Amino acid sequence: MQLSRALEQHIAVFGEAGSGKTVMLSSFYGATQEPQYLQKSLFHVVADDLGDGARLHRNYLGMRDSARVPVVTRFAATSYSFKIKMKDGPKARATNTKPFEALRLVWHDYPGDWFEDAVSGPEEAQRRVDAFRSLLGSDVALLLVDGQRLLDNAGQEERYLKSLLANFRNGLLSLKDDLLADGKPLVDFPRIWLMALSKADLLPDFDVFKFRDLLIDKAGDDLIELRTVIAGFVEASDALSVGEDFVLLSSAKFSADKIEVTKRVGLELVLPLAAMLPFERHARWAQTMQVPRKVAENLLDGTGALAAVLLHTKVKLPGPLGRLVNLVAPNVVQAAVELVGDKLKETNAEALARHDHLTATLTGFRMDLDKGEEQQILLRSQR
Ligand SMILES: Nc1nc2c(ncn2[C@@H]2O[C@H](COP(=O)(O)OP(=O)(O)O)[C@@H](O)[C@H]2O)c(=O)[nH]1
Ligand SMILES: [Mg+2]
Repeated sequence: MQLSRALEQHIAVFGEAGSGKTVMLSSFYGATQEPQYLQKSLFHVVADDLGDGARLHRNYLGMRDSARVPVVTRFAATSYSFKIKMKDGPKARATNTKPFEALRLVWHDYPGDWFEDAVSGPEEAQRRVDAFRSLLGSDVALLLVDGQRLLDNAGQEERYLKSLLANFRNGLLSLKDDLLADGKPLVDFPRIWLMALSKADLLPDFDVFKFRDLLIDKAGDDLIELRTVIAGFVEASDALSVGEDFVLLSSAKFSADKIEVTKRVGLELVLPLAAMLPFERHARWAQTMQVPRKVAENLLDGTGALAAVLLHTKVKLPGPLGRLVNLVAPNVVQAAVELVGDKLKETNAEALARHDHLTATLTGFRMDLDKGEEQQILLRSQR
């Protein structure tokens, strides 16, 4: 997490070619540009790059109006940056006392082709390493499991799942020497790797438990293997969840002649997952685990600022770019982590009443995660 006036959260999306990454990104962004969304939401989602925004929006409109899927891009690792800018409330001055006033989501689209195909030369090998390095600041990674491929392999899902997980594993291993200087594990590395079922609309009888059970039943050993490989990249590898969180995603309902972009599953969880899942998990790890100081600092980077906003606690700002790690006492973070259930709803309602859109949004994100679990499209690790 990085702080300036916008709190930056990165998410890395890994998936093989055709698993639904571009459609997901287009559906995510396109929906935020719809008038209904703009009216009911407390914030605007603005692409930092105008060209990216236009392209994604066009992809979305092509699906919505002409049942046209986005063109395939191969071998292109791309990062998209979105500003989550709060709408001004009637009394906007409340934000002056907040450690940040907006969020930024950076979405790293990691091309699965790289996992499937051998490198064609040193230049490309270097490009892969550079692309991978750019997503190391992500707290959360999504590993896409393609619902279409599960259907294609119905009854023998292990065929697909084992090769998918082996590809992820081998793709990571092939980058390891280049990523780790002198073989030293990294402090800054995604520590939450969720398994995400894409195209969940194709498997209407799946809830998140069924998805989890299928993975564990058919590819449990490969998940453990993947965890072992990822653990080899990070310092203090106890503070790591790989394949312990699960989510169902569908970017639209696809049929022969139409694509219904309003019928989506799980996409409204992307922002809450990027912003609030690391907050909860990192604070818990930092508290319950013995980790080296630099790892604890890394885990807690930004949590103090988030805690202050969740609790609507006033903080004194340092310089414009000052880091807020140490400005908020650990008990404030603790209190914010414990802000759940009815208390969370109350805090959210109070923030709405005073038009404090930032606190309302972040508390709302946590409520969204709870709702995702109630609807059985999200399952969070208890560790
Ligand atoms: N049923 C269904 N099909 C999808 C969904 N998302 C993508 N697809 C299909 O999968 C194809 C590949 O998706 P794309 O996003 O281009 O894959 P990428 O290579 O991972 O970027 C699309 O052209 C759609 O036909 C989804 O949510 N549901
Ligand atoms: Mg793509």
